[in-house]
Amino acid sequence: MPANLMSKKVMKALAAEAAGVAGSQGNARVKEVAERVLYRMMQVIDECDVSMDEFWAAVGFIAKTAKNGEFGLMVPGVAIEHFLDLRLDEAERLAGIEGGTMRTIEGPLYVAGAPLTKGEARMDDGTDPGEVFIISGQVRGEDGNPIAGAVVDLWHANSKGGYSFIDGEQAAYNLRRRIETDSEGRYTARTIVPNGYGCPPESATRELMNMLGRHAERPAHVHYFVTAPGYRQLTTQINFTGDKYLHTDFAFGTRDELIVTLDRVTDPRRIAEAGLNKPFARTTFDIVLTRERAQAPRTVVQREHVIAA
Ligand code: MBD
Ligand code: FE
Repeated sequence: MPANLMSKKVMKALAAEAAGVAGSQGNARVKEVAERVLYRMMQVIDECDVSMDEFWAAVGFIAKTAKNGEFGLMVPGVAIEHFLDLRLDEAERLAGIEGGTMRTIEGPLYVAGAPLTKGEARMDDGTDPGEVFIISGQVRGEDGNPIAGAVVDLWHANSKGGYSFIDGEQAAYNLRRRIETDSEGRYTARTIVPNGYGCPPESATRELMNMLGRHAERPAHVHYFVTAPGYRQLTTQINFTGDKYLHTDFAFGTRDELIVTLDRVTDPRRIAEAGLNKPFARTTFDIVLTRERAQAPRTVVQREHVIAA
């Protein structure tokens, strides 16, 4: 069939009717969004001359994504989770909120309820052959003053790129910890250097990336949620210089401000000072939180999270 067969008027009217726009019943917010989504779907079908076969293939693909529980993975893969961050950045800028650490996506692999300790934590259970990694930093406010009692909630993959709970191979909460900052606002995590994550071979998300001619890999990263009373919650990640996928993250999570360098410690004296017996990696990541204020866009996201038993 030719493209652009339909008049805008016909499509608009049909979308409005399907979304119940004329009536007073139902949920006004759902109607408002549904009308636009339906109109745009019709436009895409008409502009691209989407065949009925193609349309039902797409429905099947979405159904498979849902059946696999993969929407949390697909959403960052098509840049929409990053887009939500860009919108929030812009809203904060307009509200005059500036100077905090850059945010980036949460992703689908957070597990709530990780063990909480004060000042420092060991995140790995000692079974991962990965390189020992020490991350430390200070949490401060916009005024530069340290924030004692902030909670730094960290999670990351193992040296195979797998996350505990999700991969079913690791002890509960391995590589997931909450650290309360000390009196100087400092936190220290001893862990192992993570590997990047790749979408599962049979996943719909990888299938989509293949169809788009993109890869389905993330660079190595460590996720952060940082909270403190009176401050705006921060969701972020760090990445490492030199990573093969640093600037082509399939999930669009890399931001220049969040790239840190892994410092390789090989000097025997420094190794001994750290209480270790072999070379290790370390990095520093300081965090600035902005003050919570009235009428600011929310940074706390209501989202379903699993809790490991
Ligand atoms: C991850 O580890 C992740 O952080 C994201 C955003 C998507 C897939 C895997
Ligand atoms: Fe991740």
